[in-house]
Amino acid sequence: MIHPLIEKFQAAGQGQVFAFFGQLSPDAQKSLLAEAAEIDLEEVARLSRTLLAPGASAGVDLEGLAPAPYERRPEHGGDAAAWARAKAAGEAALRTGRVAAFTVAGGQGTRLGYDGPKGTFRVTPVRQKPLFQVFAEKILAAGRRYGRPLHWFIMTSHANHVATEAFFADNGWFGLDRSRVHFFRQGRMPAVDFAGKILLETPGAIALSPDGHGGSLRALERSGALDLMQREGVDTLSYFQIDNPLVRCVDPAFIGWHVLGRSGMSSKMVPKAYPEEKVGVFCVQGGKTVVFEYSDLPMAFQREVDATGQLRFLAGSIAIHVLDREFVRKMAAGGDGVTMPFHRADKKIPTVDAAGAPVKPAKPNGVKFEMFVFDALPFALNPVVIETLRADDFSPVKNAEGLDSPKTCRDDQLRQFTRWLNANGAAVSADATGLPAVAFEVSPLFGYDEDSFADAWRTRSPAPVVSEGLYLA
Ligand code: UD2
Repeated sequence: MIHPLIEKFQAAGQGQVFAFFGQLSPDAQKSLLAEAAEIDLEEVARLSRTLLAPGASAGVDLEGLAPAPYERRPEHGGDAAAWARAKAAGEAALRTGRVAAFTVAGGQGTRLGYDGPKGTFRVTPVRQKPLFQVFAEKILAAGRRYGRPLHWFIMTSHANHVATEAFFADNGWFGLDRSRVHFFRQGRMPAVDFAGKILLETPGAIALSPDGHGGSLRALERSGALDLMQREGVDTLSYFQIDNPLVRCVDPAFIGWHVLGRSGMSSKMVPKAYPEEKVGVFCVQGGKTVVFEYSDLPMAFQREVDATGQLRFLAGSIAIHVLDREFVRKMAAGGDGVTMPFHRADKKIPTVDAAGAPVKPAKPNGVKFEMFVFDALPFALNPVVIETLRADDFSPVKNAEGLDSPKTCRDDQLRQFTRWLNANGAAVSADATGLPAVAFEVSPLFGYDEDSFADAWRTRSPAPVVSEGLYLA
């Protein structure tokens, strides 16, 4: 008798997934069926119709596109009293345990060329702490500061889940209460050929890949994380990416803007450093806040300047958001006009030929589908975009060399430590870019942002001498 799942695939025109089924061992058959069971055939059919049809990928809708407004920092003309109110509200939210941290760590990290979960990559200047440790210590320190240990949700992928959990276990969860660190896998999507047929990677395995960081919303629901948050009285998620050790994992002012604004989803922006910078751009369209990924926004828009010579589409998205728990639930449930769109990426996808022999394509032979978390913004009530300073929040490690590399990130950490010290009366000498001559490091457990650093420094007597290799902990 033919397996009902195989019949379903055949009926959907996807019978090729089981072309070699009869030749597989019982275990391999089981594993292929389990992979097939992950696939939502209706979703694949819809994506083929909408994203693969001739002309479907031609052009994005730029109708009525305008720059999104944002809350300026006080030093850039923003309302200092409103920022102070926001900070107080965020601190209150942290003190009452309403906030959890959320890291998306399911990416494949291909550009960095590092083998292993990206969070295990070592980034700090002296102790060479891995990314996960930097975040863990910031989260631990914030929990201590506000008297409420934080929950931390970490989204992994199928490829790195086991290794990620093992890394935390091997390192004693970096001092965190392990019952507050929650790992869950993101979903996967099948790759298809240009005719919409699901591709096999081997005769016994479907070409599956992570469904994008936008998949985090439904993964939070599916994994039970939202229910857990509800039981624990957490209604606010502070979202950041695995590649950015400078990020304030929980930033009281940002949380406060979100909470006071009764927002479903809030975001941080930095003014773009140059027109071609590879970050999304906050815009408004049809009354909604939207992010246009750099690759979707024509260069003419990205280069446009206003009367003062400033970039018109200035607000760069650095992938730091705050999300309301019930908004995530609504997005995950979908329906009623609420859907996270998928983006199409044409790729070279290793597959098999009709005889089951491996094929390594030289040019793109198919399509992967991914969701982007910022596509939830147009569905959010009262979205708030606030300005942040790059130096306080953003220096990602993306490439092995050059821009956004381990070197630039290390230097930005050093600049940040130097600024904190010098703002508190130390006299660390630095070059014109703020880079000190010696490499030293401030543990997040000493100070993880301006305020926590200043408080710790005040009680430190005598003040340490900054020299090569100093580790302030
Ligand atoms: C992202 C943004 C870009 C800018 C930049 C800032 C997109 C499409 N672009 O660019 O606008 O904000 O970040 O650094 O988001 N991830 C998963 N699962 C996946 C895919 C990614 O968890 O399936 C995670 C990944 O581990 C990382 C983050 O999402 O933490 C960003 O992924 P990326 O490196 O693909 O994003 P990037 O640099 O293209």
